[in-house]
Amino acid sequence: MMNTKIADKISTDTMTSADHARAMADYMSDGERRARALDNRGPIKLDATGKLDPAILESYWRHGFYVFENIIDAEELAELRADVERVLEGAPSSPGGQLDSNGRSAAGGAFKRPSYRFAKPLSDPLGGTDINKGRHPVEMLGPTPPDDAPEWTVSNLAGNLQLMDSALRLYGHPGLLAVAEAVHGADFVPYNEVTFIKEPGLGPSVAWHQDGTTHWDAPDWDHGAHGYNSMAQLYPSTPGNGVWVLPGSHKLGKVDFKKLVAQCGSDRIEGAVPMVCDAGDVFITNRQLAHGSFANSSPDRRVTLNAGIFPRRRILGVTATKLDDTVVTYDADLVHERSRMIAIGIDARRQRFPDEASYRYQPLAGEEAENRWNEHTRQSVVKDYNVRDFYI
Ligand SMILES: O=C(O)CCC(=O)C(=O)O
Repeated sequence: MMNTKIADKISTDTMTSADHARAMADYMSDGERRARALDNRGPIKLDATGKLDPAILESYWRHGFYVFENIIDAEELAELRADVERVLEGAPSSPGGQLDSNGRSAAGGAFKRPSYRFAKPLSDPLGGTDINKGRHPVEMLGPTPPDDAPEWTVSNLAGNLQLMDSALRLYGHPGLLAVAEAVHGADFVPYNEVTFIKEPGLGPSVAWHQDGTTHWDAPDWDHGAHGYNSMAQLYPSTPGNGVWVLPGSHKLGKVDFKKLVAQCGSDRIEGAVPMVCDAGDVFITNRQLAHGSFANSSPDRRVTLNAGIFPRRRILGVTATKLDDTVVTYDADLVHERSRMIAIGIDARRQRFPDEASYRYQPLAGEEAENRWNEHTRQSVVKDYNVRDFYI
Protein backbone atom coordinates (compact mmCIF):
# COMPACT_ATOMS: atom_id res chain seq x y z
CA MET A 1 0.00 0.00 0.00
CA MET A 2 1.38 3.39 -1.01
CA ASN A 3 1.20 6.12 1.54
CA THR A 4 1.96 9.20 -0.51
CA LYS A 5 -0.70 11.37 1.11
CA ILE A 6 1.23 12.29 4.24
CA ALA A 7 4.36 13.03 2.25
CA ASP A 8 2.46 15.14 -0.28
CA LYS A 9 1.03 17.33 2.43
CA ILE A 10 4.39 18.09 4.01
CA SER A 11 6.80 20.35 2.19
CA THR A 12 10.26 18.79 2.07
CA ASP A 13 11.53 21.98 3.74
CA THR A 14 9.60 21.18 6.87
CA MET A 15 9.52 17.38 6.77
CA THR A 16 11.16 16.01 9.89
CA SER A 17 12.67 12.54 10.21
CA ALA A 18 9.56 11.49 12.13
CA ASP A 19 7.29 12.77 9.30
CA HIS A 20 9.44 10.88 6.79
CA ALA A 21 9.33 7.67 8.80
CA ARG A 22 5.53 8.01 9.12
CA ALA A 23 5.13 8.63 5.38
CA MET A 24 7.13 5.47 4.70
CA ALA A 25 5.55 3.21 7.33
CA ASP A 26 2.89 1.36 5.27
CA TYR A 27 5.15 1.07 2.23
CA MET A 28 7.88 -0.39 4.40
CA SER A 29 5.79 -2.97 6.21
CA ASP A 30 4.13 -4.06 2.96
CA GLY A 31 7.54 -4.27 1.21
CA GLU A 32 9.08 -6.29 4.00
CA ARG A 33 6.19 -8.76 3.98
CA ARG A 34 6.64 -9.29 0.22
CA ALA A 35 10.44 -9.55 0.56
CA ARG A 36 10.16 -12.29 3.17
CA ALA A 37 7.69 -14.21 0.98
CA LEU A 38 10.26 -14.55 -1.85
CA ASP A 39 12.15 -17.85 -2.21
CA ASN A 40 15.59 -16.24 -2.28
CA ARG A 41 17.21 -16.57 1.13
CA GLY A 42 19.16 -19.20 3.03
CA PRO A 43 22.71 -20.42 3.62
CA ILE A 44 25.30 -20.97 0.85
CA LYS A 45 24.78 -24.63 -0.12
CA LEU A 46 27.70 -26.29 -1.92
CA ASP A 47 27.93 -29.92 -3.03
CA ALA A 48 30.91 -32.20 -2.36
CA THR A 49 32.80 -30.70 -5.33
CA GLY A 50 32.20 -27.13 -4.15
CA LYS A 51 29.45 -26.32 -6.67
CA LEU A 52 26.55 -24.08 -5.65
CA ASP A 53 23.07 -25.58 -5.32
CA PRO A 54 21.40 -25.01 -8.73
CA ALA A 55 18.14 -23.99 -7.00
CA ILE A 56 19.97 -20.99 -5.48
CA LEU A 57 21.31 -19.99 -8.89
CA GLU A 58 17.90 -20.32 -10.48
CA SER A 59 16.36 -18.14 -7.77
CA TYR A 60 19.12 -15.52 -8.16
CA TRP A 61 18.60 -15.29 -11.90
CA ARG A 62 14.80 -15.10 -11.48
CA HIS A 63 14.72 -12.35 -8.83
CA GLY A 64 18.06 -10.65 -9.50
CA PHE A 65 19.18 -10.95 -5.87
CA TYR A 66 19.74 -13.56 -3.18
CA VAL A 67 20.17 -13.24 0.59
CA PHE A 68 22.85 -15.58 1.96
CA GLU A 69 22.32 -16.07 5.67
CA ASN A 70 24.86 -16.65 8.47
CA ILE A 71 27.97 -16.09 6.36
CA ILE A 72 30.01 -14.10 8.89
CA ASP A 73 30.30 -15.46 12.42
CA ALA A 74 30.33 -13.32 15.57
CA GLU A 75 34.13 -13.19 15.86
CA GLU A 76 34.72 -12.12 12.27
CA LEU A 77 31.83 -9.65 12.50
CA ALA A 78 33.44 -8.03 15.55
CA GLU A 79 36.73 -7.66 13.65
CA LEU A 80 34.95 -6.08 10.67
CA ARG A 81 32.99 -3.68 12.87
CA ALA A 82 36.12 -2.68 14.79
CA ASP A 83 37.96 -1.96 11.54
CA VAL A 84 35.10 0.19 10.22
CA GLU A 85 35.05 2.08 13.53
CA ARG A 86 38.81 2.67 13.37
CA VAL A 87 38.60 4.00 9.82
CA LEU A 88 35.64 6.24 10.69
CA GLU A 89 37.49 7.63 13.69
CA GLY A 90 40.25 8.66 11.29
CA ALA A 91 37.88 10.51 8.95
CA PRO A 92 38.34 14.22 8.44
CA SER A 93 35.41 16.17 9.82
CA SER A 94 34.42 17.55 6.39
CA PRO A 95 35.16 16.74 2.74
CA GLY A 96 38.77 17.40 1.81
CA GLY A 97 39.77 18.05 5.44
CA GLN A 98 43.26 17.00 6.53
CA LEU A 99 42.51 16.46 10.24
CA ASP A 100 40.18 14.02 11.96
CA SER A 101 37.71 15.14 14.62
CA ASN A 102 40.47 14.90 17.26
CA GLY A 103 42.83 17.15 15.35
CA ARG A 104 45.09 14.30 14.22
CA SER A 105 46.17 13.74 10.63
CA ALA A 106 43.20 12.13 8.91
CA ALA A 107 43.64 8.48 7.97
CA GLY A 108 43.22 7.45 4.37
CA GLY A 109 45.29 10.35 3.07
CA ALA A 110 48.01 7.81 2.33
CA PHE A 111 46.16 6.61 -0.77
CA LYS A 112 45.91 8.01 -4.29
CA ARG A 113 42.12 7.86 -4.37
CA PRO A 114 40.17 9.52 -1.57
CA SER A 115 39.06 7.06 1.12
CA TYR A 116 36.03 8.98 2.40
CA ARG A 117 32.88 10.26 0.73
CA PHE A 118 30.60 12.63 2.62
CA ALA A 119 27.00 13.76 2.29
CA LYS A 120 24.75 16.22 4.04
CA PRO A 121 22.62 14.34 6.58
CA LEU A 122 19.43 12.82 5.09
CA SER A 123 20.14 14.45 1.73
CA ASP A 124 20.04 12.98 -1.75
CA PRO A 125 23.42 13.88 -3.25
CA LEU A 126 22.82 12.12 -6.58
CA GLY A 127 19.12 12.11 -7.50
CA GLY A 128 18.19 14.43 -10.37
CA THR A 129 21.83 15.45 -10.97
CA ASP A 130 24.30 14.69 -13.79
CA ILE A 131 26.71 13.01 -11.34
CA ASN A 132 27.64 9.40 -12.24
CA LYS A 133 26.59 9.99 -15.85
CA GLY A 134 23.14 11.05 -14.68
CA ARG A 135 22.22 7.49 -13.79
CA HIS A 136 20.12 8.65 -10.78
CA PRO A 137 17.48 10.70 -12.62
CA VAL A 138 14.95 11.28 -9.84
CA GLU A 139 15.46 13.03 -6.51
CA MET A 140 14.34 11.17 -3.39
CA LEU A 141 12.37 12.69 -0.54
CA GLY A 142 14.79 14.41 1.85
CA PRO A 143 13.64 15.20 5.38
CA THR A 144 15.20 18.10 7.26
CA PRO A 145 17.92 16.89 9.65
CA PRO A 146 17.51 17.70 13.34
CA ASP A 147 19.11 20.92 14.64
CA ASP A 148 21.88 19.00 16.41
CA ALA A 149 22.86 17.00 13.29
CA PRO A 150 26.48 17.37 12.11
CA GLU A 151 27.06 19.29 8.91
CA TRP A 152 28.38 16.17 7.15
CA THR A 153 28.05 12.42 7.53
CA VAL A 154 30.44 9.87 6.03
CA SER A 155 28.41 8.03 3.40
CA ASN A 156 31.09 5.78 1.87
CA LEU A 157 34.56 4.40 2.33
CA ALA A 158 36.40 3.65 -0.90
CA GLY A 159 39.07 0.96 -1.30
CA ASN A 160 37.92 -1.37 1.51
CA LEU A 161 40.74 -3.85 0.91
CA GLN A 162 43.51 -1.34 1.62
CA LEU A 163 41.67 0.30 4.53
CA MET A 164 40.68 -2.81 6.50
CA ASP A 165 42.56 -6.11 6.77
CA SER A 166 39.33 -7.74 7.97
CA ALA A 167 37.66 -6.73 4.69
CA LEU A 168 40.54 -8.29 2.74
CA ARG A 169 40.03 -11.53 4.69
CA LEU A 170 36.29 -11.50 4.02
CA TYR A 171 37.10 -10.98 0.33
CA GLY A 172 38.80 -14.39 0.35
CA HIS A 173 35.71 -16.15 1.82
CA PRO A 174 35.51 -19.58 0.13
CA GLY A 175 31.70 -19.71 0.08
CA LEU A 176 31.34 -16.24 -1.43
CA LEU A 177 33.99 -16.99 -4.05
CA ALA A 178 32.23 -20.27 -4.93
CA VAL A 179 29.07 -18.18 -5.47
CA ALA A 180 31.03 -15.85 -7.80
CA GLU A 181 32.24 -18.87 -9.78
CA ALA A 182 28.73 -20.29 -10.04
CA VAL A 183 27.23 -17.03 -11.27
CA HIS A 184 29.94 -15.72 -13.59
CA GLY A 185 32.27 -18.65 -14.25
CA ALA A 186 35.59 -19.75 -12.71
CA ASP A 187 37.41 -16.90 -14.49
CA PHE A 188 35.32 -14.17 -12.80
CA VAL A 189 37.07 -10.84 -12.18
CA PRO A 190 36.75 -8.22 -9.44
CA TYR A 191 35.20 -4.79 -9.86
CA ASN A 192 35.51 -2.43 -6.87
CA GLU A 193 35.01 -2.49 -3.11
CA VAL A 194 33.26 0.30 -1.23
CA THR A 195 31.48 0.60 2.11
CA PHE A 196 28.02 2.17 2.36
CA ILE A 197 27.32 3.78 5.73
CA LYS A 198 23.87 4.88 6.80
CA GLU A 199 24.01 6.36 10.27
CA PRO A 200 20.67 6.44 12.11
CA GLY A 201 18.78 9.66 11.46
CA LEU A 202 21.59 10.92 9.18
CA GLY A 203 22.29 8.49 6.32
CA PRO A 204 21.63 9.98 2.86
CA SER A 205 19.49 8.48 0.10
CA VAL A 206 20.95 6.65 -2.85
CA ALA A 207 18.42 7.54 -5.55
CA TRP A 208 16.93 4.82 -7.75
CA HIS A 209 19.31 3.61 -10.44
CA GLN A 210 20.82 0.65 -12.26
CA ASP A 211 24.58 0.24 -11.96
CA GLY A 212 25.60 -0.91 -15.42
CA THR A 213 26.86 1.66 -17.92
CA THR A 214 28.56 -0.12 -20.81
CA HIS A 215 26.81 -3.18 -22.25
CA TRP A 216 23.10 -2.26 -22.39
CA ASP A 217 23.01 -2.16 -26.19
CA ALA A 218 25.44 -5.02 -26.81
CA PRO A 219 24.10 -7.58 -29.34
CA ASP A 220 24.90 -10.32 -26.80
CA TRP A 221 23.48 -8.43 -23.80
CA ASP A 222 22.11 -10.78 -21.16
CA HIS A 223 20.76 -10.73 -17.61
CA GLY A 224 24.27 -10.81 -16.12
CA ALA A 225 26.01 -8.43 -18.53
CA HIS A 226 27.06 -5.97 -15.80
CA GLY A 227 27.91 -8.45 -13.03
CA TYR A 228 26.73 -8.36 -9.43
CA ASN A 229 27.56 -6.75 -6.12
CA SER A 230 28.14 -8.84 -3.04
CA MET A 231 26.87 -6.80 -0.05
CA ALA A 232 27.98 -7.97 3.40
CA GLN A 233 25.88 -6.56 6.23
CA LEU A 234 27.67 -5.67 9.47
CA TYR A 235 24.38 -4.66 11.15
CA PRO A 236 20.81 -5.73 10.41
CA SER A 237 19.49 -4.38 7.12
CA THR A 238 15.95 -3.09 7.62
CA PRO A 239 13.31 -1.48 5.38
CA GLY A 240 14.30 1.92 6.84
CA ASN A 241 18.06 1.73 6.36
CA GLY A 242 18.40 -0.92 3.65
CA VAL A 243 18.61 -1.09 -0.14
CA TRP A 244 15.32 -1.57 -2.00
CA VAL A 245 15.15 -3.45 -5.29
CA LEU A 246 12.57 -4.07 -7.98
CA PRO A 247 12.69 -7.88 -8.27
CA GLY A 248 13.22 -9.15 -11.82
CA SER A 249 14.10 -5.72 -13.22
CA HIS A 250 17.59 -6.91 -14.24
CA LYS A 251 15.86 -8.56 -17.22
CA LEU A 252 14.11 -5.40 -18.45
CA GLY A 253 16.95 -3.43 -20.00
CA LYS A 254 17.14 0.23 -19.07
CA VAL A 255 14.40 1.27 -16.67
CA ASP A 256 12.76 4.69 -17.13
CA PHE A 257 12.83 5.88 -13.50
CA LYS A 258 11.27 9.27 -14.26
CA LYS A 259 8.25 7.52 -15.76
CA LEU A 260 8.06 4.92 -13.00
CA VAL A 261 8.18 7.50 -10.21
CA ALA A 262 5.60 9.64 -12.03
CA GLN A 263 3.32 6.60 -12.37
CA CYS A 264 3.73 5.70 -8.69
CA GLY A 265 3.27 9.31 -7.57
CA SER A 266 6.35 9.24 -5.33
CA ASP A 267 9.82 7.76 -4.86
CA ARG A 268 8.13 4.72 -3.25
CA ILE A 269 8.17 2.57 -6.39
CA GLU A 270 5.40 0.03 -6.45
CA GLY A 271 6.46 -3.62 -6.34
CA ALA A 272 9.88 -2.87 -4.84
CA VAL A 273 11.08 -4.77 -1.78
CA PRO A 274 13.75 -4.05 0.84
CA MET A 275 16.70 -6.43 1.12
CA VAL A 276 16.18 -7.28 4.79
CA CYS A 277 18.53 -9.48 6.78
CA ASP A 278 20.52 -9.92 9.98
CA ALA A 279 24.06 -8.84 10.72
CA GLY A 280 26.49 -11.32 9.15
CA ASP A 281 24.28 -12.03 6.13
CA VAL A 282 25.45 -11.20 2.59
CA PHE A 283 23.28 -10.29 -0.43
CA ILE A 284 24.26 -10.67 -4.01
CA THR A 285 22.53 -8.07 -6.16
CA ASN A 286 22.52 -7.97 -9.94
CA ARG A 287 23.93 -4.61 -11.07
CA GLN A 288 21.17 -4.31 -13.69
CA LEU A 289 18.49 -4.46 -11.01
CA ALA A 290 16.62 -1.21 -10.31
CA HIS A 291 17.67 -0.32 -6.77
CA GLY A 292 18.10 2.53 -4.32
CA SER A 293 17.86 3.40 -0.65
CA PHE A 294 15.89 6.05 1.23
CA ALA A 295 17.15 8.69 3.64
CA ASN A 296 17.74 6.79 6.87
CA SER A 297 15.13 8.34 9.14
CA SER A 298 15.15 5.09 11.12
CA PRO A 299 16.93 4.58 14.48
CA ASP A 300 19.15 1.82 13.00
CA ARG A 301 22.66 2.01 11.58
CA ARG A 302 23.57 0.13 8.38
CA VAL A 303 27.12 -0.65 7.25
CA THR A 304 27.47 -2.63 4.01
CA LEU A 305 30.72 -3.88 2.52
CA ASN A 306 30.24 -4.03 -1.26
CA ALA A 307 32.48 -6.16 -3.46
CA GLY A 308 31.63 -6.43 -7.15
CA ILE A 309 32.11 -9.41 -9.45
CA PHE A 310 32.10 -9.35 -13.26
CA PRO A 311 32.13 -12.00 -15.98
CA ARG A 312 35.62 -11.86 -17.54
CA ARG A 313 34.28 -11.63 -21.11
CA ARG A 314 32.49 -8.36 -20.21
CA ILE A 315 35.79 -6.78 -19.14
CA LEU A 316 38.69 -8.20 -21.13
CA GLY A 317 39.60 -5.93 -24.05
CA VAL A 318 36.64 -3.64 -23.33
CA THR A 319 37.05 0.11 -23.59
CA ALA A 320 34.79 1.89 -21.13
CA THR A 321 34.18 5.41 -19.89
CA LYS A 322 34.37 5.50 -16.12
CA LEU A 323 31.85 7.39 -14.01
CA ASP A 324 34.27 10.34 -13.95
CA ASP A 325 34.41 10.28 -17.80
CA THR A 326 37.98 8.95 -18.13
CA VAL A 327 38.34 6.37 -20.89
CA VAL A 328 40.17 3.12 -20.16
CA THR A 329 40.80 -0.18 -21.96
CA TYR A 330 40.92 -3.24 -19.74
CA ASP A 331 43.77 -5.27 -21.19
CA ALA A 332 44.98 -8.67 -19.98
CA ASP A 333 47.79 -7.20 -17.83
CA LEU A 334 45.41 -4.88 -16.02
CA VAL A 335 42.89 -7.67 -15.45
CA HIS A 336 45.64 -9.93 -14.14
CA GLU A 337 47.07 -7.30 -11.78
CA ARG A 338 43.67 -6.32 -10.38
CA SER A 339 42.71 -10.00 -9.94
CA ARG A 340 45.72 -10.49 -7.65
CA MET A 341 43.58 -8.93 -4.91
CA ILE A 342 41.45 -12.09 -4.94
CA ALA A 343 44.50 -14.31 -4.52
CA ILE A 344 45.91 -12.11 -1.76
CA GLY A 345 42.52 -12.05 -0.01
CA ILE A 346 42.45 -15.84 -0.10
CA ASP A 347 45.90 -16.00 1.50
CA ALA A 348 45.03 -13.36 4.13
CA ARG A 349 42.02 -15.47 5.06
CA ARG A 350 44.06 -18.69 5.14
CA GLN A 351 46.46 -17.11 7.62
CA ARG A 352 43.63 -15.95 9.90
CA PHE A 353 41.43 -19.09 9.57
CA PRO A 354 43.92 -21.92 8.92
CA ASP A 355 41.34 -24.67 9.51
CA GLU A 356 38.99 -23.44 6.78
CA ALA A 357 39.38 -24.95 3.28
CA SER A 358 40.59 -22.17 0.99
CA TYR A 359 39.00 -21.30 -2.34
CA ARG A 360 41.19 -21.98 -5.39
CA TYR A 361 40.99 -19.05 -7.84
CA GLN A 362 41.72 -20.70 -11.17
CA PRO A 363 42.92 -17.69 -13.21
CA LEU A 364 45.86 -17.26 -10.79
CA ALA A 365 46.47 -20.92 -9.98
CA GLY A 366 50.22 -21.55 -9.68
CA GLU A 367 50.91 -17.92 -8.66
CA GLU A 368 50.29 -18.47 -4.94
CA ALA A 369 53.90 -17.70 -3.94
CA GLU A 370 53.77 -14.17 -5.47
CA ASN A 371 50.38 -13.57 -3.93
CA ARG A 372 51.09 -14.20 -0.27
CA TRP A 373 49.62 -11.65 2.13
CA ASN A 374 52.49 -9.90 3.89
CA GLU A 375 53.94 -6.43 4.41
CA HIS A 376 55.63 -6.58 1.02
CA THR A 377 52.39 -7.22 -0.91
CA ARG A 378 50.57 -4.69 1.30
CA GLN A 379 52.86 -2.04 -0.22
CA SER A 380 53.44 -3.45 -3.70
CA VAL A 381 49.97 -4.76 -4.63
CA VAL A 382 47.32 -3.76 -2.11
CA LYS A 383 48.24 -0.09 -1.65
CA ASP A 384 46.36 1.89 -4.30
CA TYR A 385 44.98 -1.29 -5.83
CA ASN A 386 41.74 0.60 -6.49
CA VAL A 387 43.26 2.84 -9.16
CA ARG A 388 42.85 -0.37 -11.19
CA ASP A 389 39.11 -0.77 -10.42
CA PHE A 390 36.85 -1.71 -13.34
CA TYR A 391 33.67 0.12 -14.31
CA ILE A 392 31.18 -1.19 -16.82
O1 LIG B 1 23.88 0.76 -0.08
C1 LIG B 1 23.17 1.59 -0.61
O2 LIG B 1 22.42 2.34 0.02
C2 LIG B 1 23.16 1.75 -2.11
C3 LIG B 1 24.00 0.73 -2.80
C4 LIG B 1 24.03 0.94 -4.26
O3 LIG B 1 23.30 1.67 -4.83
C5 LIG B 1 24.99 0.21 -5.06
O4 LIG B 1 25.78 -0.57 -4.51
O5 LIG B 1 24.99 0.42 -6.29
